[in-house]
Amino acid sequence: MLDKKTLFSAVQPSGVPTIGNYVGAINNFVKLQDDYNCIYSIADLHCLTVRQNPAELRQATLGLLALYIACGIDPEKCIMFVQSHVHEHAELTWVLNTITYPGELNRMTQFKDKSRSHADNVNMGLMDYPVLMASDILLYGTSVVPVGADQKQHIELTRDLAIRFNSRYSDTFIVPEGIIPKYGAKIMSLADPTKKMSKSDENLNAFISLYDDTDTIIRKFKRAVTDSDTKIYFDPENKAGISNLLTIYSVFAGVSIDEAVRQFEGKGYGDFKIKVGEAVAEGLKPITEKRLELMKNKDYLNKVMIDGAEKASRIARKTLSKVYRKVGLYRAE
Ligand code: ATP
Ligand code: LTN
Repeated sequence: MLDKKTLFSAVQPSGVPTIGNYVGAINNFVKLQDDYNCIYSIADLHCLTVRQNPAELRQATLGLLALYIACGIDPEKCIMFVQSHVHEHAELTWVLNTITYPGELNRMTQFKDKSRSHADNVNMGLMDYPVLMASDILLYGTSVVPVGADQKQHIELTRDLAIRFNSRYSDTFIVPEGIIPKYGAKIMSLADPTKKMSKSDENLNAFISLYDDTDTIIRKFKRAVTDSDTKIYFDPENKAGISNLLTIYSVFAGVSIDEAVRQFEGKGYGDFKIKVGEAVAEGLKPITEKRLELMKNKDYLNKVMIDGAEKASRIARKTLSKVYRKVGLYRAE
């Protein structure tokens, strides 16, 4: 336990997670849990940066914990907790804000995209989002952070802030590395394969939610936008739609991309899309069953999140008090 490095990651409980979140993040959380001391958070404070329905946010928070466990994250091996249950995240954010420049935040791609898609609510939290994320990571002495490709810039900022703090106040933070999967780091929209699949897409056919039923999944894959060629091969640049489907298939069928290409050699797009849909539906079935069962046991889920918050707090408290001491905040002892 002690000699393992620490891994931290999180997902926001904003809406229903998609197969993009699963392939780019949650599936890797499961795979990595034996190799690291893993800490998986439910980033509810991050969600507040865009307008939320409070009742839905509360429900989605519990739902995401159930999903983590249903996907195979083991509460005996990993710490799972809700971000707002550990107040040190907000506190470290304040300190890190004092070493972050506005120019570093307003050039972030995600900030620019979300400012466009939420033009009526461009708030300070939205701009500060990456600093809260850096705090999440740095509080735990994290060495590695598994994320999808869209979070690469935020990991870079986290590294910059860790290095900056260390050089200004002496060595305090471990400088973390991102782990971005070779395939599946950016699952694309089924409606427009040049765009990232996003759970907040207005077009419901653009994404497969992890709560979709079999018929919906197959219907959405049948409609997936591809090219007008007939050959099935992997070439994300020129055949974005088909390559996206091959990536999704390879994860859910548990085969390599090469093997997936081999299986569909000479087959038509129509057949291929149905097979991808079936593989996804098949893969999600046990997860859905387990998740629905867990959702009936709220006491258990509450216990897991309370235990997780206690364990996380113990680590976070130590880091924050070190930070407060280093920056010169007086402690009466
Ligand atoms: P939204 O799309 O609503 O902005 P999001 O799904 O990008 O939200 P999170 O729920 O916080 O935001 O994402 C959790 C994890 O899932 C992150 O590691 C992110 O990189 C990954 N992820 C999100 N979308 C995709 C995708 N389309 N392909 C691969 N990974 C993804
Ligand atoms: N911003 C991330 C979610 C997130 C996260 C983190 C990921 C919040 N805190 C810390 C890794 C480490 C996103 O994927 N949208």
